[in-house]
Amino acid sequence: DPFEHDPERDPSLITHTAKPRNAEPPGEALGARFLTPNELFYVRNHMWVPNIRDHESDNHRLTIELVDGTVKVYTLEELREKFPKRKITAALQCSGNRRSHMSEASGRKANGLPWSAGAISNASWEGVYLADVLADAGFDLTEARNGLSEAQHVQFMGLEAYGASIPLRKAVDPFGDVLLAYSMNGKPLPRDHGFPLRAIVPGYVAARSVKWLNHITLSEEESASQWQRKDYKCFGPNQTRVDWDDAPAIQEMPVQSAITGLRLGKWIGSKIDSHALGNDVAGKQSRDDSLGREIYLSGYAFSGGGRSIIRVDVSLDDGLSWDQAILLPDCVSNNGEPSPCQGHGTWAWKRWQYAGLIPAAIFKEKLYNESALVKASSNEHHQNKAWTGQRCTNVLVKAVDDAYNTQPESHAATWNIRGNLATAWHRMQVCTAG
Ligand code: MTE
Ligand code: MO
Repeated sequence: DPFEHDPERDPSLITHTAKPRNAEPPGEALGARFLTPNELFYVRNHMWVPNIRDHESDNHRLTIELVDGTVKVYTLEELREKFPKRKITAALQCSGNRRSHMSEASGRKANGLPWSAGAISNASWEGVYLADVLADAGFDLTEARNGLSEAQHVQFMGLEAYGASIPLRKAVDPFGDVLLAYSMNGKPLPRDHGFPLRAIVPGYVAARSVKWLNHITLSEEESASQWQRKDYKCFGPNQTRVDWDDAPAIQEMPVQSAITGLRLGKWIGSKIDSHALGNDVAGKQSRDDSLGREIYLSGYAFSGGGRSIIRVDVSLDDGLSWDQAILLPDCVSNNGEPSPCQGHGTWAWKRWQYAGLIPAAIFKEKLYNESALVKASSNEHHQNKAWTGQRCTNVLVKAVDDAYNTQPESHAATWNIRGNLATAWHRMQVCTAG
């Protein structure tokens, strides 16, 4: 059993497969903190966890191979001592995040692990710059930054033979912050997350942040691995038999957002104090002067390529009207404390909150038999179920990044056979009795 030495895992993670381990934190825990605790960080392993323990990390070697075949080998101690220590705050997101929403909402099952909204987590990473190490290994950074290198890709290989590559442009970008990381949230990398060394390619699909990193090759070609060539790509909704060579590998991530917390509050009258709610929804959205129901939403938003989130829009009536969520100031220093977000791009996620009122008239008379007051669902199509006196509405979230990219309205429009990049508006059904 190659998995017999896999580490112990936190029981609160939702496990999709045990061998190899694939697990995500539950929504509330995911959104609760800006930096995801190491033991709750989602885990995506294609194979077993290489069996390297603390005392054995002295034996770990990182080999760097240039296009002309020149090889240089580093111990972890050499990496730590020879190069400046760098720290960045970055989210990792699997390209399969929210795949289950895509399958459910479109009514077409996409292939792959049925991740909910938790195949994303955020941490601070410490290590050394890949570019610093490449330069030391004899690679000409100036030439590369002028676009004159023979090499076009940086290929990473992990100890269990997982491999992937990134374009050279990202690796040598002085603002690109690609790390060879040995620490996560101030602690040594946990075994599940790549101990003793992993690549962190911020703003890129997490599949490129190779764990248990032991080999880097500069090449004119992309990595030949199946994960580079035959996996993390997207095709049209109609394309069910695909030619993998037809589409580029996913690298920078598109804009994404999700609801991780949803709570209903009291029923209240129309003459509520909107300031007490923190939003002007009562005035803006009330179509019915009787009663409304308080709702509290929270979640994350994230975009790739270092693009920041500039706005998060929320709708309580299935997209008829919208309002803006509050973006939490996790990265802004207060009281003169240094900012907890480090790096040249916006690599971290943005958490958001919203407090509003769902006017009674907005709950539509729909036929549901769910007994739960709140049904956490991403369904775009109401299923016909028996009437039990409940009324339902859909609440929605979508985000906008600093290039004014936003998310597609429906999963059906971006459905793809592999279920990658499921970024449609996150829609949750809320039902209330009476
Ligand atoms: N690196 C190795 N060596 N083996 C793997 O299976 N999985 C990749 C990437 N790096 C993987 C890997 C994928 S698809 C993702 S989403 C991230 O690691 C997950 O990182 P995490 O488990 O630390 O969250
Ligand atoms: Mo992934």
